[in-house]
Amino acid sequence: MLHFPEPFKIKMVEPIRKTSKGERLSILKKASYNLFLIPAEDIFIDFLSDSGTSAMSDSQWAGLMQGDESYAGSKSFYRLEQAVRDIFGFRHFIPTHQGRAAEHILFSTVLRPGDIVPNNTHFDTTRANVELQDAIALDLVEEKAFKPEYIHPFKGNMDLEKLEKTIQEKGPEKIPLCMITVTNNSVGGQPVSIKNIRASKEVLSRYGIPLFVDACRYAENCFFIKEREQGYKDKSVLDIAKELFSYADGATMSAKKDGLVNIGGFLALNSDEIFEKVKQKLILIEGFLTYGGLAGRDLEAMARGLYEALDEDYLAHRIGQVRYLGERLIRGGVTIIQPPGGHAIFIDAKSFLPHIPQKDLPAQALVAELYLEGGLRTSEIGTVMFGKKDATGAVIYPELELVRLAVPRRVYTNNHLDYVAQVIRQVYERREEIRGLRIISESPTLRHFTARFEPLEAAAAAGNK
Ligand code: P71
Repeated sequence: MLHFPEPFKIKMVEPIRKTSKGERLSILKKASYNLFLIPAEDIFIDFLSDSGTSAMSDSQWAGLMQGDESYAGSKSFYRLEQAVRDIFGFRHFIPTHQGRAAEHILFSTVLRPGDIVPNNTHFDTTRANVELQDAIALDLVEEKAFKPEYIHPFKGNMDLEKLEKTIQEKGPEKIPLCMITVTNNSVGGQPVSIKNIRASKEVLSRYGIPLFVDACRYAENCFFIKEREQGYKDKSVLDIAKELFSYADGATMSAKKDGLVNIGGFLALNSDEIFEKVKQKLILIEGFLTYGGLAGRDLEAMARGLYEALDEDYLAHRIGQVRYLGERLIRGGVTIIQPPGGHAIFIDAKSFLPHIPQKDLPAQALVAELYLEGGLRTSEIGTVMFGKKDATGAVIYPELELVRLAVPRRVYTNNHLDYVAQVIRQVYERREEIRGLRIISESPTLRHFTARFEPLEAAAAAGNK
């Protein structure tokens, strides 16, 4: 099927070092089985995140040298403004240092305690920023997203019935905005169709509720639309993106994904009234209007990266590479979320480790085991990230227990991916030996970054042999 070689040559290399299994076991213990706490130089292949981990192009590196560091009115700001206007089309925009700053500025401006924000699925920082305002983050993705092996071209879609029902039950006055996340990261990097976005907008318009797009992987989403949605195969990804954003009133963007930069983001919107307020907040929190939380050179790299991420040869390679990894895992008998997403492969840890109950954190146990086996760094998207406690202290478990292999853009070759698939298949062969973990310390919010774990049965614990 679609297999596209790297449409670039490698001009600079960064050595990576493979540790021994013995070294990895002591590193893992020292990090209390939380891979966020492992120094990057002790990682062989880093699939922790596709965010801010891309390789920049020669043009972007040249742009760093040309970045205008003027405090106000930097040339680089105007170039970025031009790119944002061209692609996204919104009337106003403010640069921020990354996506969550845009979220925070937006939500702290428009949300009041008790308000509700529907989304197909909130990502963790988005949810946390809604909840910081004492508002309620509701996930209304279509049910099929929860069946890992069910194949559907647009498994990230918003459930339109649930959306309308929520508005009618809670009242539109309680919903200052609705969000749609493209691609839908938390359910497997699955795309949302243009039809679904248009239909969501129609529902919301009837009740006067604005639609914001959480746009960080919009180029990958638009490539899937071109591949899969009827009527789009002859349109350019840029034109598809323009249509997609034409249905929205604004967007939050982490350019660390489809902006192909290591840092950067923005908030773009049409409302003059909200813009006046967010401008004041930007100056207070991030910096002046023409740099946000960034250096001029970062603005320049972002302006160039936004266009590079829309290059269709690049996107065919990018989406093809993630698919390549997925196919190798499926061939090895591993259950992954199907079809493969845009930025990552998600292993279904419940079916990989059926003998570990959800309370014993199967996805986190698998994350630890993959590090031990081959120096891979992956992330847990399951109970550690999304588990909640009810009023009585009982844990509410998320539907899915996943291990995410997020593939950085333009960083690894397919040889690296072959190695990764081999490591995972080896662990799969001896999966019965793997034991669960238990949390020994955690923070009240976003606990996955800092929680500490220990193996349930120390003697039989992973890697002790
Ligand atoms: C990802 C990240 C970055 C991350 C976050 C938490 C733990 C580890 C890594 C960030 C997103 C995202 C979506 C859909 C907003 C943000 C925030 N994702 N929306 O997937 O996926 O952007 O990081 O620039 O603040 O690894 P930000």
